[in-house]
Amino acid sequence: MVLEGLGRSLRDALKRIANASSIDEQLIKEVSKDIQRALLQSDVNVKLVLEMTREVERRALNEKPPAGMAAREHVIKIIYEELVKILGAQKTLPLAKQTIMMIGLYGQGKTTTTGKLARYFHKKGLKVGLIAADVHRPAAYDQLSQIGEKIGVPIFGDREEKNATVIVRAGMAHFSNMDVVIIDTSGRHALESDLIQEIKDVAEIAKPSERILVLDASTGQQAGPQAQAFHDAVGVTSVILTKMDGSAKGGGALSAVSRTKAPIVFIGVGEHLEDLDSFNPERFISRLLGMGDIQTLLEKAKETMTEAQALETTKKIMSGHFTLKEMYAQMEMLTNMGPLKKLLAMLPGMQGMTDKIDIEESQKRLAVFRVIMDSMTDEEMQDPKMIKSSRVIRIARGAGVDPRQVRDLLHQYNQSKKAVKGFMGNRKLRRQLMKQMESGGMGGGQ
Ligand SMILES: Nc1nc2c(ncn2[C@@H]2O[C@H](COP(=O)(O)OP(=O)(O)OP(=O)(O)O)[C@@H](O)[C@H]2O)c(=O)[nH]1
Ligand SMILES: [Mg+2]
Repeated sequence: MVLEGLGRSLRDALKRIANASSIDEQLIKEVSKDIQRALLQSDVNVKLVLEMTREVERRALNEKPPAGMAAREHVIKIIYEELVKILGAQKTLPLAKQTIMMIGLYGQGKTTTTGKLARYFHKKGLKVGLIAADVHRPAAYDQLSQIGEKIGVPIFGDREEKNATVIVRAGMAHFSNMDVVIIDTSGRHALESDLIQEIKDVAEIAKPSERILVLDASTGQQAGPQAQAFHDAVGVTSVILTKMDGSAKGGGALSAVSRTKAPIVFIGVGEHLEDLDSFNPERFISRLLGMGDIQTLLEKAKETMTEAQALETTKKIMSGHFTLKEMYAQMEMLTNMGPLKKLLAMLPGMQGMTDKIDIEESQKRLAVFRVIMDSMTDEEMQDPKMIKSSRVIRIARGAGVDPRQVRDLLHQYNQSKKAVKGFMGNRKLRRQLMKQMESGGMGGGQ
């Protein structure tokens, strides 16, 4: 998994806090050093690391924990927030008329990502046109044509033309009635002044509202200065990190993001055109830190469901709506809701399970499931059938678990789903459960 090493070292640092008998200045300084080491080893820019850890120390030593929050939780929260800050705010590209220019170094994934974005907008029902403005690599035009053909999106280009601005000017006119026009440009080193002039000229003509920097997650320390140079040339508005399915350190990319202040909008997670995930900084950092585990560690069930939520979930399941989300909620109820056991014992797939349940084991399992589900797309959560072996591997990597554990989750889901089906066919059982819910027989006891 990308950033796996970083995640592990950060989690170790947080565990020190969780396990400490008390939180004092010395501990905070030590943990701050641990975080520094972890970030530096992952190629995050030195200045950025020092700024971040200085801020963690300052806040941890000066801020009072809010009411009801333990000091150790507060420090963990600060570390989490400062890491999220490095990644910037959450941003999504609007589903509206716009022109997008893709820029970046050689081979980072610009052309592939152009195709992924085109597919994304096309699937959302927008009219998309692609402009092939890479005039420097001979096969560039053909590569984009093939992509356009695959997803059914028209492309504009001219294999013979050697001037990118000529193509872009004609392309913009050609696609004037399209909703989204995406311009694929050639790879360039940010220090090649003629190539930098070329993207400035292209930007001048196309006036793209989005200038997206495409950045391979494995780019190391040089990512920062490169991003800066592109930013100086055309103003980077968003970043897409590619090859997040690989085994990159990823820290260089974090530096780049911080340097341009442009948020990451998507991450590329494979070579295929559907391998594009939207990016949420908070979720990303939570996953990196294994927040699920940490919460268990702190013995704090923040997400304990209320009875109302439990009822809601139960009703949903009974109406036949059973995706991974419902299964997770169901398991969570079992783990956290003592008084509801009786009702839950009647739920499909749960018969006879409630007595045997080992809360600690189950919470551990839930934490793993949560991390795995965080690595899934919304589509996969809704329709787990689509999770075939390549997706299993991607999800396992994303979650930093063994593919076996992903299959275990899917197996559990299939079992539960089957049970739900059987249950739906059993009117007597259903009526019984309904009656119990209505009579408010949820208070436990006999
Ligand atoms: N595994 C993986 N491979 C990717 C991803 N994005 C792109 N690639 C691969 O990276 C290689 C380069 O991708 P391109 O899209 O051609 O990169 P480019 O930036 O357009 O390259 P130039 O035009 O030569 O500068 C190809 O082999 C892609 O399949 C990704 O998210 N994951
Ligand atoms: Mg290309």
